[in-house]
Amino acid sequence: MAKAVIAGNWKMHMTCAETREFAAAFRPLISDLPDDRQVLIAPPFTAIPTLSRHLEGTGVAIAAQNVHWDEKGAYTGMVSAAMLVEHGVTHAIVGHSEPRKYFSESDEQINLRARTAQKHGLIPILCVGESLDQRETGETERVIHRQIEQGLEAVDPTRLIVAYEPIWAIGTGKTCAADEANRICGLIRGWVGHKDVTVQYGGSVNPATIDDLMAQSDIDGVLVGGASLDPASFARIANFR
Ligand code: G2H
Repeated sequence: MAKAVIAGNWKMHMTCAETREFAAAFRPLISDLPDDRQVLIAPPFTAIPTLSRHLEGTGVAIAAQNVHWDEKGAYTGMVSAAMLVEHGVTHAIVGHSEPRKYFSESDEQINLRARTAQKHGLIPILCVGESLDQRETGETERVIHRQIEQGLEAVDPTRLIVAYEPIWAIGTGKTCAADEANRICGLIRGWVGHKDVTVQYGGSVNPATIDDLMAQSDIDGVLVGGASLDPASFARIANFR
């Protein structure tokens, strides 16, 4: 059976000094993790070398929060897949709702990012999810189906993670009810068309909600924002029952 994937997304938090402090506190709390799970952390680009050095030997993998679709070129402020691989990064988040919203990322660009990531051996973590408006007007399934179809064109589903992140649950403290998150994750699995694809839930996951989420049949892991910044909270999530 595939391992559960517990991923932290630090967003624009954590200097290198804060990263060192986090790692020192986090290490002993995950020393007895069962074998059935993989922990990932996606720090800001600047903290990648510090985090990988200070978590060396723990089995925690390093993810990037985004990756550019081109190999190299005049793209001020961007980072390529080869640059990430050089630092030992193994996964890359693509299509998170924040760059979709703040940088107007399209499904087409997100698809190119996922393809380039795979070309370089990175596992893309494709984020999909509906807004509150879309949920209230009954568009949830249509929106997510489109994001999956367009985002995964020519992407190998055997080297992929999909994260269901309802936008209304992100950073709001409102975790989606576990049975509803499970229902959508099941639909996503069907739309991807590969039954062994890892499907995560993300959106205000915390130590109080993790066990219920991980007990669901179609939830194979979580993508954690705010609660991954605190070593004790993230360790409790990684040690889900
Ligand atoms: C959703 C999630 C992490 P949070 O963005 O990807 O953040 O757990 O803070 O809602």
